[in-house]
Amino acid sequence: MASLGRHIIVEYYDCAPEALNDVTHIEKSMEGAAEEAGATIINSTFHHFSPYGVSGVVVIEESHLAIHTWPEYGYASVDLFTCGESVDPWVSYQFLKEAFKAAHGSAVELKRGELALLTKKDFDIQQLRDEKSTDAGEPIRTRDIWFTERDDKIALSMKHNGKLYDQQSDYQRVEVYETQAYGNMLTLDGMVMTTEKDEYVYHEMITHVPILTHPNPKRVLIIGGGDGGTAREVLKHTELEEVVMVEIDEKVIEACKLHLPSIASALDDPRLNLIVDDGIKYVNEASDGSFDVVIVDSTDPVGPAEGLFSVDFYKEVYRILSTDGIMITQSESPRFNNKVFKEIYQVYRSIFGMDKVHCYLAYIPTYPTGMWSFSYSTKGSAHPLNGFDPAKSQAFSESNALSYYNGQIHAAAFALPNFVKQMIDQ
Ligand code: SPD
Repeated sequence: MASLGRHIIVEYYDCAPEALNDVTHIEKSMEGAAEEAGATIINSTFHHFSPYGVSGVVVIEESHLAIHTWPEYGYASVDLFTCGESVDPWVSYQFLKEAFKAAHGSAVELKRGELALLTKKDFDIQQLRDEKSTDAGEPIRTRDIWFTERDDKIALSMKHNGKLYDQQSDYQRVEVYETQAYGNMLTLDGMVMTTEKDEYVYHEMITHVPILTHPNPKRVLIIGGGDGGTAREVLKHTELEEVVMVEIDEKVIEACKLHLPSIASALDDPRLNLIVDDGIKYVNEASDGSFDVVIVDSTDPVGPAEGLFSVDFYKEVYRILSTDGIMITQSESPRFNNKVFKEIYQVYRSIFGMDKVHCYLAYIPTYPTGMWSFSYSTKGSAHPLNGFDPAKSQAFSESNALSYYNGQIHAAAFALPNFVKQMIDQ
C-alpha cells in the first residue's frame, strides 16, 4: 500500500426518500457498513433535522464514515475514510447503496497520506506505548443520535436512543422518540408536541387556570389533545358533569397509549367522551351555549391544525360557549412565533371584546425558546384574576399533587414582560 489511508467520496442518487430521512435506519446502516467492511466502531453521532435531512458520522478505529442526506432530492453524500489494510471501504460503499435503495451511485477514491511524500518523524514512540498501556481495557463505544427541531435561524436538539413509533397518518407524520433527557417524546410532522418529563407544565396550565376561575364549570370540551394530557388534568375536577374530547387523528391516540402511557392514562376513562373526528366539524354542529369551558389543545398552525387558527372557528367556539364560558387556547411562543402570536390576540379580541382576552405564560423547555403562551378569552363575567381564589387553587394543587400549577403560579402567569404586552396591545 502506497498511502496511509483510502478516502472514497461517494454520491448516491435516486435513493428512497424515507430511508434518507430515518435517522435510526441511517445510523444502523452506517454502522452496518463499517462492521461489514471489517472496521471497529468507537463512536457514532447522528442528527435528524426537522423537517428533513440527516447528518452523522461513525468514528472507527481505522478513521471514519460520514453522511449528509437530502431526502427531498433522494440524494446522500458519504465519505468513507479507512486506514490500514484490514478494512475495505468499497464493501461499505456497496452495503450503503443497497441500504438506501440508491438507483445509482458514483465514487472517487483518493489516496490519503502518500507514503512517497511522507517522512517519518523521530520521536520516542516507546514512551507513548507505555502511556497507552496504562489505559483501561477496550475502547468504550458511545452512540449519539439527535432529533432536531429547527427553523432557518434556531434549533433545539435532543439526544435519543431511537424511535419507538413512526407512522404517516392521514393528517401528519406521527413519531415517538425515546429521548435521554425528557423521556418518550411525541412529535407531529417533526415538531415537538409533548414529552414525558415536562408535559405537566403545558397540561396543568391549559386546564386548571380556566376551570378554577369559572364560576360553575360543568361541561368541558377539548379540541385536539390526542396525547390525553389535557383530558387527564380535566378529569381531576370531579364536579364536572360532561367532558368531551374531539381528536382528529387516531394514530396520535394509538402512539400515546403505546408509548406515553402516563400522559394517555385518562383516554380510556369512562367519564371521558372521546370522539375521533374533526374538531371544527364538531364545534360547527354543537348547540349554542353547550359548553362552559372549551380548551383548544392544538398543534402549531400548520397542517391539520391550520383551521383551528381561523376566525370562523373562533366565532363558532364563542357561539357554543355558555353565558360565563371561557375559551382557552395554546397561543404559541411570543418570542418564536411572534407574527402568529399577534394575529391570534387580534382575532380573539375582535370576537370576545378588547378587555375579555388575556394572555398568560409558562416555561416549557422542549418548545422553541421555552417561553410558551396561552390565551384566556371570556364570554361573560369570568375573569382569570378577579375570579380566582388563591387558597382554593393552592388546595387543589396540593390535593392533586400537581407539579407546576399552584395558587402563586396562577397569578404570576398573567404578569407579562413589556415586549409581550406591546405585541398584544399593538
Ligand atoms: N410547538 C409546540 C406546540 C404544541 C402545542 N400542543 C401540544 C399538545 C400537548 N397536548
